[in-house]
Amino acid sequence: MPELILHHYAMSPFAEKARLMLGGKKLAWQSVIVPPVMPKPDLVALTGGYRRVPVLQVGADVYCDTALIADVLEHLQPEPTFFPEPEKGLARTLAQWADTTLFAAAMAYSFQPQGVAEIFAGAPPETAQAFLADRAGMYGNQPPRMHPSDAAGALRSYLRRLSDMLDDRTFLLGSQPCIADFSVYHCLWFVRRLRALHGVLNVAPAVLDWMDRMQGIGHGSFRKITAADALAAARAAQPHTLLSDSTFQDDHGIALGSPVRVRAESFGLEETHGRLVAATRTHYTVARDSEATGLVHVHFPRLGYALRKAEG
Ligand SMILES: N[C@@H](CCC(=O)N[C@@H](CS)C(=O)NCC(=O)O)C(=O)O
Repeated sequence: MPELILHHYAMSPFAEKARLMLGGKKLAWQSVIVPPVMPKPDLVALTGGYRRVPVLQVGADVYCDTALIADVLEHLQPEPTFFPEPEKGLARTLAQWADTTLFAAAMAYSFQPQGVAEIFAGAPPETAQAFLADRAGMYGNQPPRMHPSDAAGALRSYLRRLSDMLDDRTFLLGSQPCIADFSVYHCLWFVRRLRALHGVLNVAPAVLDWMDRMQGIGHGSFRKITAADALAAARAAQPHTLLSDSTFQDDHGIALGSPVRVRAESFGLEETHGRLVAATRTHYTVARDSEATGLVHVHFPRLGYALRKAEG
């Protein structure tokens, strides 16, 4: 098993999804804590621009986004599967809904004033201000966050639907957790940690019981390392992808080897520049070279990311 390095921070819901996926696969990993706001020099040295969390590093390969991290973990440790047949397409689609729509409602609900007071309790007021200013700048031209009252209503509707799915199942799509469970869980995990706001979950006791089961999966075993250790691990390795999908799918008229830039379609729009080494059905891979990391390959899922030509 190669050494897995997760770049993350404690309160990030998507990081909780990744930690729990590592636990679901009973994997051992190394933990690098990243600042929750910019600047993030060590993370950006590895990704070449992408700032979001979590990122999974395996030597000189850098996997961005939990959708891609799930594929890497599945490849490394196929059992128990995140993608059980015959529900694989349904599981991925439900996961994508949770990572976007449910996540947006959960965050809009949580970041109302009572939530903010609790999230930053004990920290100096500048910390909350810096966090909120950082996040306000992350959306580009995207529509602003939902109003908390709209988010509360949406969340209750979603909880009732999820509760209905759990009427006759232990997990959302069957007797074992699949990728959809991990994606739904991390959004609700964030809400549940807020004493002033978690009462909204009481509308769905079956969801709370399911959350207890999900929490029981744990985070696997991990040890802390420094960002400098992670950069050294990148320099000591050569890129070697763990993604099995390699057929070139050219939807952009961009040849392999071209200078490109890749960025998330919404939220966190910092670009990663490099040379295109793969554009498959499911992911893009960009090669970058720097003194801090040596040659690294940075991988993004195709869904949710924009690929463009860059100046040579
Ligand atoms: N689709 C991405 C979303 C990642 C994401 O939005 N992460 C949040 C933290 S939960 C983030 O990076 N926020 C800004 C930051 O930490 O700089 C994934 O699945 O990994």
